[in-house]
Amino acid sequence: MTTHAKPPSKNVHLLRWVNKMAALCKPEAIHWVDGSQEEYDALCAGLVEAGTFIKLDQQKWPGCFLARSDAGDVARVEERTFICSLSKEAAGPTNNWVNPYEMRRTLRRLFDGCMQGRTMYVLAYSMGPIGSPMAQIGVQLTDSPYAVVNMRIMARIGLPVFQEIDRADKRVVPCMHTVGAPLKPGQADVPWPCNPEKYIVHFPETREIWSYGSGYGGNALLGKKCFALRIASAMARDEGWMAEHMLILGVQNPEGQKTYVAAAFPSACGKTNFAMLIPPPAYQQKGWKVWTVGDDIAWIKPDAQGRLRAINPEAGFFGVAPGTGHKTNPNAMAALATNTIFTNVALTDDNGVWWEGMTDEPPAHAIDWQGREWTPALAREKGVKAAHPNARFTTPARQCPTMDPDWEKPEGVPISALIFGGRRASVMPLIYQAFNWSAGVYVGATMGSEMTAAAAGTVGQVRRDPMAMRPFCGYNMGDYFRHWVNMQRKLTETPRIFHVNWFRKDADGKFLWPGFGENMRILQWIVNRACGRALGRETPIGWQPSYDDLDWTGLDFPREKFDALQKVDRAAWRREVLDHEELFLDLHSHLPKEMVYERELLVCRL
Ligand code: TSX
Ligand code: MN
Repeated sequence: MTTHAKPPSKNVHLLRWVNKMAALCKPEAIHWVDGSQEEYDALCAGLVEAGTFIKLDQQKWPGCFLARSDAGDVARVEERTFICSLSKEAAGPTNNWVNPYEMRRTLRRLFDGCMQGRTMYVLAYSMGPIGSPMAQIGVQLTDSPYAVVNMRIMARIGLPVFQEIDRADKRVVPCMHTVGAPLKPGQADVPWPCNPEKYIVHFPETREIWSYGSGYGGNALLGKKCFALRIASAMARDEGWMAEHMLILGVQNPEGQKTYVAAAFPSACGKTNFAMLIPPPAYQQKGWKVWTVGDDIAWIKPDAQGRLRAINPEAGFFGVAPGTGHKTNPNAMAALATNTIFTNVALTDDNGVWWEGMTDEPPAHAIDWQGREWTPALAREKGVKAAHPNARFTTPARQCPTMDPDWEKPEGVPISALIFGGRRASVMPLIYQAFNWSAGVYVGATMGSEMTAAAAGTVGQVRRDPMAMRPFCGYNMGDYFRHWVNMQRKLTETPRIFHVNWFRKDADGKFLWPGFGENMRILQWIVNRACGRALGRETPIGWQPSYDDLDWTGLDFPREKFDALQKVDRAAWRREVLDHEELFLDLHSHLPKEMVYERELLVCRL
């Protein structure tokens, strides 16, 4: 690794910072990450050697590895995530806040000697295509080779990014990361080093990230949630753009015209499935196509013409494996067939991987995510899961068959519609369109989802998750709503705003809507509405398509069922609005008046 000892950058600020941080963390060696395939292969080989990775059968799973994490390091840690703005007000009631001076003292203590016996990797990365006017650069110092190889899939990294730092003299976001498990001389390492004490810390004013104690996903791949959402949301507010927890897709109609939409969903709503939607056969025959631009994060900015353009700042998918299968998402399955890092899925007897929902038939035997024997009988009798419910695949976006040819365009794609969604068994109709921008911001601000068994909390209870940004907004949620309201003034043409709910149930608790590919029928109405080419009926909550406004070819779906799906129950909606009020109460001191007006208007219409 001596070839990686020399800095590939001449930027004095960067060199000085790396030296200072090395003096603090006291690593055994420094490795400047060049991002090459050879380096990646060597790091993966090292991870196999250390027992972190298991190399899968290379015939069946070319370039794929399995990692099993520590059982206490399997997900983001919201209670340990901090927004350390100068004032508590600036972080707002939805974030944990600690005085930044106090937090810096804590971090200095925690990071002192934290990398002893380990290598410190200097990982330069670009969120967004390198050189794109919308891209941003970060440098992550980490003692986790697992983080490095995952980041190589999720972002653009290495030499070209160091060159961009030197060329553009751009401000970079410094990101400190340690698993918090220094190695004493002669001490044996463990496959997944981490620390029971965890800190995921953001300093929004100085644009810094400090992550301590975890090697997992959102806690360790700092370009993703920490930078591309929490820090970027604060940058976006200051600079007049938007960093959103949204997928981006393009809908191509039979005339060849492509319309792009961005959509925000809380967890467990099938966001990645929607981003990779396959239209029903009747639509494919007519020439409809759905193109994927991104599945998780959108950076959206007004262009010189006053239209919103969006880029996907990521280069890969860090998707939830359970529930991803050949039936629910063949595109994801094609993407993850090669060059993929699996984390916390089950290992099959033929050195492959399996997880709940991948196939209808489970394997007769497997090793579960904790390395224990697993059989379908254990699952039936004791409810033991083969894969952890938050098990992941890290896979290059370019391997997805539906990737849009323009997905890496430096200027982004034009956005014509924004979609908010949630998992709601009642009240919320399948689809409606907000009357205007400000009403649409209200729809996003009040969106919620019923909790599933996968998330903490009472199953079935509605959790409000504004714009799906509750865990990811790097500042006061009320100020964030105001920023949304204000964005309209920068635009000549505002995108139309919609709300969808694929999860409404009938009186027997059965899903009313078949979902998945059939959602194309709703997407068609959305893009036609956005282009002024579809009819809608006015209701108290917005415009809704009637049965005859949708194309039903190839689906036998009764009119009565659709009417049940679309029903706006005024009494239920009045109760819903009371719940909105409760959310707003927490934010009242920073809530823009437009949100209060919109609620009043809604109450009057109801
Ligand atoms: O991802 C989903 N989508 C979006 C797809 C583009 N899921 C899976 C969510 C779990 C993360 C869905 N589940 C969707 C959906 O539209 N809808 C449902 C609910 C549902 C589940 C099973 C059926 C129907 C609806 N089965 C049958 O109708 C046979
Ligand atoms: Mn997400």
